Amino acid sequence: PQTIYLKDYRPFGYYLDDVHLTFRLAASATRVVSRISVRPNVDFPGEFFLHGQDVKLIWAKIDGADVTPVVSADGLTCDAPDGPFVWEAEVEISPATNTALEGLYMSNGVYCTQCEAEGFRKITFYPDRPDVMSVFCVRIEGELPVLLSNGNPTSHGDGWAEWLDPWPKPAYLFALVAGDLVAHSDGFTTMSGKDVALNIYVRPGPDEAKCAFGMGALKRSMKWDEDVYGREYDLDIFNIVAVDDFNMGAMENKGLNIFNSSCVLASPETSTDSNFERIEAIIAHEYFHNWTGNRITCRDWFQLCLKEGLTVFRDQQYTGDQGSHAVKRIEDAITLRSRQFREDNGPLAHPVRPESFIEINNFYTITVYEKGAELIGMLKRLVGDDAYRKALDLYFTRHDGDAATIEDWLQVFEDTTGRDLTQFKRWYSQAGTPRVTVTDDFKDGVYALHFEQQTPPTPGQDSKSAQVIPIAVGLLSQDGTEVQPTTVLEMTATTQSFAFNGLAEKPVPSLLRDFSAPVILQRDQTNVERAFLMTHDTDPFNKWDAGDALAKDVLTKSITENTAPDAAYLDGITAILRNDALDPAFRALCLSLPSEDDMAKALHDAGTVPDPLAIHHAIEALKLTTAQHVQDILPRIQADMIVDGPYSPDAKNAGKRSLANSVLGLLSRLDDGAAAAKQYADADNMTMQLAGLAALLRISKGEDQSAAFRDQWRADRLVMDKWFGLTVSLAAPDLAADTALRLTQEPDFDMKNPNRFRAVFGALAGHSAGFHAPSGVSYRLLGDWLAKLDAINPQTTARMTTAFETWRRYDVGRQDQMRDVLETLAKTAGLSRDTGEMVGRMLG
Ligand code: BAL
Ligand code: ZN
Repeated sequence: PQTIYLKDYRPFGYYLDDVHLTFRLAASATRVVSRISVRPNVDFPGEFFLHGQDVKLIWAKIDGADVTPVVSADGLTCDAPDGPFVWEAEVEISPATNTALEGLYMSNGVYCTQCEAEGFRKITFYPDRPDVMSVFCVRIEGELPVLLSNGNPTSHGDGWAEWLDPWPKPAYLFALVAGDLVAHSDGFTTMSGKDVALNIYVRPGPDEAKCAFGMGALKRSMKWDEDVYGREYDLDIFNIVAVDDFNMGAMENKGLNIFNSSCVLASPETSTDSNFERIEAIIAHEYFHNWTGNRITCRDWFQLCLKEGLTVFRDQQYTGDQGSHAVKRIEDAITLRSRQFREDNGPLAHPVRPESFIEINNFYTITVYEKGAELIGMLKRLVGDDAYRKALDLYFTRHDGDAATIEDWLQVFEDTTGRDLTQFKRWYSQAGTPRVTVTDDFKDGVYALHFEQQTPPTPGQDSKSAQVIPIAVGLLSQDGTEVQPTTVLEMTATTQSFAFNGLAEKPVPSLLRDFSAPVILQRDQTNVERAFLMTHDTDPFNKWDAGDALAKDVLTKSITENTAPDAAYLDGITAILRNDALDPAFRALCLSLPSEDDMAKALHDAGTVPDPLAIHHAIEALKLTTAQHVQDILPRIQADMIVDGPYSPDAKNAGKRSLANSVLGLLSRLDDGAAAAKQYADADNMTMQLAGLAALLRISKGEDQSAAFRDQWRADRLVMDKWFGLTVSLAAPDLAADTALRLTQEPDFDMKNPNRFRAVFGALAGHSAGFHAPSGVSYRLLGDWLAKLDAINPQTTARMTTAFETWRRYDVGRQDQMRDVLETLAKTAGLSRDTGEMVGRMLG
C-alpha cells in the first residue's frame, strides 16, 4: 500500500464551481448522477483524476459528449479540455451490502452516509480531498417519507426532494439520509434574529421519547457559541439524525449531523449521568464544527488536528461552563494520561500533525483529538484569554471559506500577539510525551525550581528538541497557606531554573497546576508531601493529583513489596470524604483509584514488568482496606447524597449520584452487596440501576439482577450494549474470555453493529487482568474476531487492534503470545489496508 506524505501536498488541478447530484435510491442498485462545472486551476495544472472506489461507472460525458475514462481501483482519469467544462457521470452503488459503513449504506432500513475522511469516493467519482470545495445541489428520489441532505430544502414532491447548500464545502461534509423517520422539532433564534428550524430524526417508536435532552443540548450549544466565540449559525435549518450502525460517535456534515444513536438518544430510565454528559459534549462538538471544521476546513488530512483539536478544546470549555471546570479538567487529564500517554509512548506514537499515513482513518486518534486540544489550551495559557479571543476572531475573519493549515492557525496568533511561535510549533511535529524532571533548593529567602525536559524517541523520531512548556506553579507555606498564587513559568530550554524571592521558609511547590501541559512530571516526592497537597492545595487538579500519586505509590509498594497501605493515603482520603465543602463530583474522583492499565504503565515506567493479575488483586485489596477505614462515615455520606425530586442530569445532581455510587462501591465490599441489591431494586433511573448492578457484579454477585436487567431491557439496544459491556468487564479475570465468547453466541449479538462489537470486545480489551490472562486465551479470541470483522468493517477493526499496542510492556510469555496474534492477523488473506497499517506499526 502507498504511503502519503505531507511534504508531497499539491493543490488539485481544477476548481469545481458547482456540483449537482441526483440520487435514485434502491437498496442494492442506487444510481448517482453527477453534473459538475469544472474550471482548470491555471496555477497548478494537473491531470483530471477523480477518486472512486466500489462504484460502477455507467456512462460519462464532458460538455454533453460521451467520454471513455481510464478507470482503476482508485478512480478514473479522463482527457479534459483546457478551458472550463461540464463533467457528467452516472454510477451504480449498493448501499445494502455496504457493511464498512463508509459512503452510502443502510442502517435498519435507513439510507445514510459517512464520508469523512474518504467515503465520498464510494458514492461517485469525485476529487475526494478536503481542499476541493464547492456548492452542492442535491436531488433525492425514493419512495420514503424523509429525504434529507445538506443545506436548505429548496423543493420537494411525492417521492423526491431537493436541497441546496450555499456554503462551499469539501465532499467529506456531504450527507444524505432517507427513510421512515420522525422528527423531534424545535427552533432557535440566532443573535441577529434569524429563525432556525431544528430537528432530531429517529425511527418511529421508543426513540422518539429520547430526543428532548439532545435538542436542549443543541440549543445550549448554539447560544454558547454565540456568547463565547461570537459564532452564529448560517442556514435556515439544522438537522440531526440518529442511526444505529456508525463507526464513529457522530459526524458534523453541514446542516445534517449524523449521530451514532448512543451519542444523541437519552432518557433518565435508559441513560446514565455519564451518557448525558457525553451526549451533551458530542452534540456541542459537532455543532461547533460548523465554524471550526466546516466554514474553515482543513487543506489536507495531515491538518486534521486543526479542526479536531480546536473543536475538542471548545467542547471541553463548553462542558466546563455547564458544570465544574475543575471536575472537567481532572476528567480530561485522566483520559489524556491514561490513553494518550499510552499511545504516545508506544509503537503507535505520532505527532499531533502526522507527516505520513497509509490510511487516514487510522489517525482519528486520541493524539490528534485530545493532545491536539491540549496544544490549544497551552497556547491560550501562554498568550492569555484576551489575546486568544482576538486571535480566534482574526482566524474566523481571515480564513472563512478556506481550507487552512496549522501554519495559518499559528500565524493569526503571531499576528495578534507579536509572539514568535516557531518553537511552539514543535508540539505539532514532535511525537512523544516530554518528561520534565524537577529539583529545588532554598537559600537566603530564595526558592529555586530547576527543570530539565527530555522526550524519549518515538517511531521515526530518534531525537527531539526542547519544547515550550507552560508550567503553572503555586507555592504553599509549611502551614498550608498559599504564599505564591498561580503563575505560569515558560520553559523553553532543555534545562531552566526559576527563582522566587523573599520567602520566609522553604515552601511546598504545587507544580503543573491545572495540568498546564501534557507532560510527565518527574520529581522525588514523599507521601507526606503528597498528603499535604491533598489537604492544602488550592488548585483542584493538583489536590486530586496528589491523591492519585499517593494511591499509585501505595499500589506499587503493595505489588512489589507486599506492603500495607500508607496511613497517609487512608487518612487523606478520609479527610476528603469528610469535607462537605468539597464538590461531591470532586470527592468521587478522589475516591476512584488508578485503572489497572494505568498501574501497568506506572510499573513499566518504573522498570518493573507488570503482572496484570497482581495489579487487579492489589486494587481490590486497597478498595477493601479503604472501605474498612472509612466505614463509619459511609452511611452519612450516602444519606447526604440522596437526590430528591425527579431525575435531572445536571452537574450538581449527577455529582451527588457519582459520590453516592462511589460510596456504594466501598459499602458493597463490607455488607455483602445488601445496599447494592436494595439500590438496584429501588432505582428509578439508569445511573442508580446500573451502579447497583455493577457493585454486585464486582463482588461476584448479582446473577439474578443481571438476568432481570437483560429481560427488562432486551428491546432497548443501547441499554443492552451496557449489559454486554458490563458483563464482560466485571467478569472474574479467569472468566473474561469465556464470558465474551458466550456473549457472542447470544441472539442479540450482531458483529455488524459496531456498538455491539465494541461492547463485548472493547470490554474484553479494557479488562486488563482478563485480557492478559496468562494462557493467552483472550488475545487469541480477540485476534480471531478482529480477523472476522476486518472482512466486514476495516475501520472499526483497525481501531480495535490498539488493544495490543502495549504488548512490549509485558513478560516474554505474554509478549510472544501477543506478537503471534499480531503476526497471524498480518498474514490474514485479504487483510484491509486499515488493519494492515496498524498491525505493521505495532510489530515495528
Ligand atoms: N469529524 C469526525 C467526527 C468528529 O470528530 O466530530
Ligand atoms: Zn470532531
